[in-house]
Amino acid sequence: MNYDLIGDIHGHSEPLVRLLDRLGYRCDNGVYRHSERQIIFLGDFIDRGPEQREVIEIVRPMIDAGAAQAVMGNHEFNAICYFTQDPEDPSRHLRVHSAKNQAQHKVFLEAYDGTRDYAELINWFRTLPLWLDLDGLRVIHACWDEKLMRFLSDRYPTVNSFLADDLIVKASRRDSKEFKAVETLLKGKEIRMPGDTMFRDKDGNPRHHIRIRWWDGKARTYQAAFLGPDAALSHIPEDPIDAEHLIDYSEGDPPVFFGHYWLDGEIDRLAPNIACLDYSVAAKVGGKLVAYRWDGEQQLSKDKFVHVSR
Ligand SMILES: [Mn+2]
Repeated sequence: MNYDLIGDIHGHSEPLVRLLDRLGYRCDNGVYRHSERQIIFLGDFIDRGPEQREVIEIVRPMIDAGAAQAVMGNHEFNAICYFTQDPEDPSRHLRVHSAKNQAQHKVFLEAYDGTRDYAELINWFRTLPLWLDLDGLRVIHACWDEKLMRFLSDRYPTVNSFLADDLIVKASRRDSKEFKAVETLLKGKEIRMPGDTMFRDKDGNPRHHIRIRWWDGKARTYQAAFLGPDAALSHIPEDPIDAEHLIDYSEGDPPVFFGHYWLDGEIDRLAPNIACLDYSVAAKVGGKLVAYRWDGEQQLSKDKFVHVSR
């Protein structure tokens, strides 16, 4: 099977429809389809953008009808935990309803909270796999780490078909191995910068940790290892990295696609077999929704990225 992979959508259905059209998918009885290809969505359907329901109403029928597959993003995982009561304290939820968490989830809640289909949608989110390991192709929202995947699938056999209650609870407790595993797979590897070094993220929050190029053995400094918007780069020090941060991912391994990192530069692969398809469609007008047309190749190529601008 040949696949078209699509990065983080974050509530922007209008560019999504244009991208599907550009890729040759046609809407038939409410389902966008291609006669020879299938979409793989990289997660983060929700939050931020104005068209929360519209996005779900496009992607969900495609996935349910077999015209697409998807992995879970950290925003879907957060939505599950925000919705789910803490079994040890039913007055609370697994993701606390703090001002910060509410603000991040606001447009989604405005579209779904108090409606008949809220609970049902959360249950559907729980059916999204954390990763896809297909023939010659790997897909995850942020970071491909086989050790953590093995840990989760040994202990939670349904991890890629239905997120079990006990996994959701454990993954919400900061001191658990499950938390570390889900956090890394869905949010990437991070390392702390030296001393008090910090920068401000896209929401203005101070950050002492940076998201890193987890596969990149050549990156020896914090700046070289940084993965994120170019605009933040000048705030990252050039000091040598003083921590273990790499995952053994060789150039001979199958290609892996992920989203999550809010890139803003020229669209290209990050290594011959590594590509991020999140180019910040939700950040601003002009942000890009990006796809990659994959036809079985192990080495990815720049001319197979397709994008639309918001
Ligand atoms: Mn994300």
